[in-house]
Amino acid sequence: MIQLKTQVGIIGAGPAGMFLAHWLRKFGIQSVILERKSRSNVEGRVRAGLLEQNTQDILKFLGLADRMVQQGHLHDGVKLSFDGRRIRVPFGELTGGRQIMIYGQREVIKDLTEAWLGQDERLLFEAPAHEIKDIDTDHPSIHFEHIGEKGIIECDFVAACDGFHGLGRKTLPRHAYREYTTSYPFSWLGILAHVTPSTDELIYAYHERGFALHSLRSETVSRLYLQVDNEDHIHNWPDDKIWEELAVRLGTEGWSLQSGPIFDKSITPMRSFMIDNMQYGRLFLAGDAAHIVPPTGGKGMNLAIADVKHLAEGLIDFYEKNSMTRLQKYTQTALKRVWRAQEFSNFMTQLFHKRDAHGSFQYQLQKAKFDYIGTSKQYAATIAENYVGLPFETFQQ
Ligand code: RFL
Ligand code: PHB
Repeated sequence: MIQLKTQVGIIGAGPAGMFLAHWLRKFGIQSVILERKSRSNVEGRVRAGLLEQNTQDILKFLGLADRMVQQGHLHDGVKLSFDGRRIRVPFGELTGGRQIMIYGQREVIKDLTEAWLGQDERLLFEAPAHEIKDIDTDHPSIHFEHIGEKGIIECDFVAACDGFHGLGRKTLPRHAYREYTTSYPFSWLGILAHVTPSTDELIYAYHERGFALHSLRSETVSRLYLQVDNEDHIHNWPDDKIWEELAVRLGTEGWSLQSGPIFDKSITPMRSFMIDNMQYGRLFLAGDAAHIVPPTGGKGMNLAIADVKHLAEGLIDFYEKNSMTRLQKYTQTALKRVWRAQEFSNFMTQLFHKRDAHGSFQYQLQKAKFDYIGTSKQYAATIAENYVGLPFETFQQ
């Protein structure tokens, strides 16, 4: 039997769990992290790539931004395309200098894991949590298994940073929250390819054959996505067909898409999901454990890290001032940003995906929105400020 004692027991070594652990450590608060998967699995997952201004600032505040600063790519704008017409939304001039950084989630995770283990802190891989007990007392515990051995973490608080399929949400009493969910009639086929990106900024495109996105990872690696049907299968998409379809959907006059060897491809369904209570007693949820947004706004990981800021500040107040006030307001504070991000992600999804017939009433509304972005600085500024991420002060009142 493994017996551990700590102040905050954290379930999950994704962005939410790793950021929380580092933030608490900076303020002298101990934690132990349990992660169900192996280190190579967690570090190998292909996911997000877009870091909002707030996320970059937090990485710097935690002293973990060296590699991001060296290897990430700052972007001062985004390109939007509709029926082959491309416009640019500049961030800096519309948001007072805020920008996004392109730096892969797996690089962020590698940096945080390396720094945590390098400081001899405790993180158990291949250690699934099975049960969270006594959350309505001041001595909750997490029961887990690690390579065939049973274990227990006794702690003051449990942070469930365990993603959409995690244990945290299942442990909240069912009467304690309401659930909201929307599914979409399409999925994203995502690829990673060894090819120099054909663009210096992301391109989001509506086309009569569906949505496409050109993102990037480095000078030599491109990340691209295509809207496909939910019933579609990766076997229906040989590499040549993917490149042809991307070239058509992203195409505009005088521009061509470079193709190259694809080394990763997968299909991900899209959904919006959330619950309206992220805490109960001594149990707190952060990140995908409490909410999922469709990836069109690039918000998922950034939201997880914003939750962590509020949770960390609440826990710091508890240990430094013996005050539960901020912790009690955790859900209320976090949900303001989550709902804003839900709306923006839904907006971007509806604007660029093909849902109704090309030329239909819905299509005309999409087109009218797109045209308005091109003509109204105020409308473009609304998109820019949401895309780069609203400052924390926006949600303070
Ligand atoms: P994670 O990353 O899912 O981590 C949860 C961790 O908890 C572990 N776990 C357990 N461990 C122990 N015991 C248990 N019982 C456990 N149950 C679960 C899991 O193994 C896992 O390691 O959640 P977290 O930390 O909340 O982070 C959320 C982000 O990963 C997610 O929101 C983003 O990847 C979403 N996302 C994007 N976010 C952005 O901010 N910008 C983007 O550009 C962006 N693009 C994307 C995305 C997600 C995508 N997919 C694949 C869904 C693009 C795509 C295609
Ligand atoms: C990515 O680079 O993977 C990415 C970027 C922007 C999005 C979604 C995904 O909106």
